[in-house]
Amino acid sequence: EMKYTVVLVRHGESTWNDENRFTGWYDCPLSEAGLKEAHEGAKLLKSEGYTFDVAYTSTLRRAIKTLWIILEELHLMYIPIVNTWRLNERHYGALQGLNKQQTVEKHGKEQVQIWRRSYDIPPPPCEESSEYYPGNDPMYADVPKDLLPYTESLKLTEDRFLVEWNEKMVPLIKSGKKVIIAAHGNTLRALVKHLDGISSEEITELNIPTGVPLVYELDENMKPIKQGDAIAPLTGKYLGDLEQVKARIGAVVAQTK
Ligand code: DG2
Repeated sequence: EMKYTVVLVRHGESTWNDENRFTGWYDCPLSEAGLKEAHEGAKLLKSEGYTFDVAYTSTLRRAIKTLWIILEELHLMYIPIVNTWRLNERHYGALQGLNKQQTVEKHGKEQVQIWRRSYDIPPPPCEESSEYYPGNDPMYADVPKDLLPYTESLKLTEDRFLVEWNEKMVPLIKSGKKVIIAAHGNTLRALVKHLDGISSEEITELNIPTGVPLVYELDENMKPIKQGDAIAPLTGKYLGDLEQVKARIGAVVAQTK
């Protein structure tokens, strides 16, 4: 029976995670703590003997840098890296740049929770003239304008991520290539929702910790095989200390009190 291993990792803490600002497509670097988290995640992968043939990441430096740290630790700096906007964080629309807690104080916890975690309600869009509109960023000059978002729900994020997953990544995995994916909180929520068939209600409760490798075993139909030490509703398993994983998940939740 064929079995494929795919490793997912959310970037380490970014400077805007640290400042508690909605980030989305804003291209901030890792914080000092985030660099440390990336190195810790890399060491876990190394100590458990993981290796990869191809790496997938977004166009955003916090994910790319996390990946570079991992590939360097594993002596895999030579493998191909695919950078695609389809793995970018969910676009946070007009919320990008705002402080998450101040946004709670202004709009209420319930409204902010809807913007952060509802499945199909997008935050308010950014303006066409905004520095946060990707159409004004030369990084996305090659992307057709009608694909570039002004804001995105998790559902819209999932839809554009799954184009890359189904058309490019699945065939690669099925060809026997070992793939690592360095991405973002909401793109990874979208991917695990798809893999594990998590409902749109249940996904609202799911948070992904920074810098911790999440290992999926997939069968020949890309259906996940439940890992013994998985935390429901995920069937993949986090590497390393479970208490630390839970603490990092708690820190994501606590960004809006
Ligand atoms: C965070 C996720 O994205 O924020 O855009 O602010 O994973 O790139 O740090 P990431 C952002 P929440 O949806 O958890 O508020």
